[in-house]
Amino acid sequence: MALMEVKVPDIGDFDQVSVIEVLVKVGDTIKAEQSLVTVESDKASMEIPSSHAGVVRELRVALGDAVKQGSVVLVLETAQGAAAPPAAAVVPVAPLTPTGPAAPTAAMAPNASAAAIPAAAHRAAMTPPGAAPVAPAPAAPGARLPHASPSVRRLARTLGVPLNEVRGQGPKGRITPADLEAFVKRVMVGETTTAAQAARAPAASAAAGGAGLDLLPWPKVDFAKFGPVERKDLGRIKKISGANLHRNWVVIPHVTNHDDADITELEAFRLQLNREHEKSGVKVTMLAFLIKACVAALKKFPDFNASLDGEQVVLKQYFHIGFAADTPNGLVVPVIRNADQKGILAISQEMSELAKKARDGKLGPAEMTGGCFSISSLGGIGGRYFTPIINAPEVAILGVCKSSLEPRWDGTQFAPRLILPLSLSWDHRVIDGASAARFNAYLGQVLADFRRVLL
Ligand code: CAO
Repeated sequence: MALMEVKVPDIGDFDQVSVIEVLVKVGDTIKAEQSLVTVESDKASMEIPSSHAGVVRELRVALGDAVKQGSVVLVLETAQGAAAPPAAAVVPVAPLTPTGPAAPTAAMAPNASAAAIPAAAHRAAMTPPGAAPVAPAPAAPGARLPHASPSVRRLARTLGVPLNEVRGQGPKGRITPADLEAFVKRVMVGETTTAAQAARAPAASAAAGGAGLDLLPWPKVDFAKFGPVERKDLGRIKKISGANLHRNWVVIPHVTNHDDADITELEAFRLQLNREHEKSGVKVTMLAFLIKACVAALKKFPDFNASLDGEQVVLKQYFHIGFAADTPNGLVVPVIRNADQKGILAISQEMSELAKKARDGKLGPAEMTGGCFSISSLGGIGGRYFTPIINAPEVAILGVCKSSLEPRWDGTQFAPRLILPLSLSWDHRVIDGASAARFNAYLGQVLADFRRVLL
């Protein structure tokens, strides 16, 4: 254990800057590169990260203090010996477009003049060592640039709040976390004040992550002018699931990987099981095997058994699998809890009970919540591939279509094999394409040889 001072690193052209946010407190365990304080000059705000990991033992700065390069921010107890700390780099900050948060792009090399960034009055502009400078996103002429610290900008991005619509109540009109909270509350109760806000219906979901999209209004057409029509109200389930699907489609960057699984042997086994259990009344379905196979894949690829919570990924250590059920009133997703602890027969039985309850409109909310991953099977109906919409806050969903006999080359000849089409949609904020391809490939291996679920 050793005590060390963490100091303000080279902050470029600024002689002195004010501390506008203290992001840690005495006793906090922090990681290297974690932001400690936000400082602001009359041109930019930026975060000062820690050069080391450790426990905060003493804070040497307070809100409003003026600091400069070399000022001690805090005293840290580190596990390592207190060798002279390398200067921590000031963290880069994402700019905002005039209409809302944008991807983090603007950054300039250390010591670059803040004035060199067009209209960057309130943006920090520095990269950590080694990061490539990227051109800043241009601001629209005359656009009001929101004045907010990097952590507030991050929070705004997480909440989907368009910063340029928030009135800052902090010093010099700076937007504070309390201003964001007040904005979200106003949107939640529908207290929109401007015509732009009123027109932006998706902003009603701003608190849940849906930012205003500035889309054209929905086309208003008098259909009866073109021929006879009948109008009917959307059902309750359609209204609820429609709003959820819309949010998920708009907010989550979806990608879908399509693949095939050879289920020839698995289907033969399923038919055999059904013959053996004919009298029990339990029908083993392909979906039950898929649930079990997905549990095996989720265990191997834990990023798929996760949810995004702000800037953290929550990895679940339980395996609750939802399955989409088509009912006369619309789509519902009952959940099989702890599918890892249940056998194929138990899952089949539970699925048939839940599907019946769904069709009868008797599913309780507890039977539709807590899912980790969902499966949407159109196998009983048909089709080849489709793009299932992720059931937020899950990060992936598997779609399956109807299996069919296809000729497959076995090394010496083409042989008829039963092929199941798979479509895996995944959230690109959490998962990348290589993992998705591996997930599908592994799922295919498990379905081709079900003994692999035991591994
Ligand atoms: N390939 C070929 N046949 C399949 C199959 C597949 N992938 N999956 C099921 N089948 C067969 C079954 O074996 C069964 O045949 P038999 O009656 O001859 O035994 C038949 O199709 C009907 O199966 P099922 O649909 O009743 O059973 P299931 O376990 O596959 O599905 C349930 C249950 C509740 C998921 C299903 O009834 C359902 O609602 N599916 C629709 C889901 C949906 O709408 N998804 C889209 C969401 S996006 O809008």
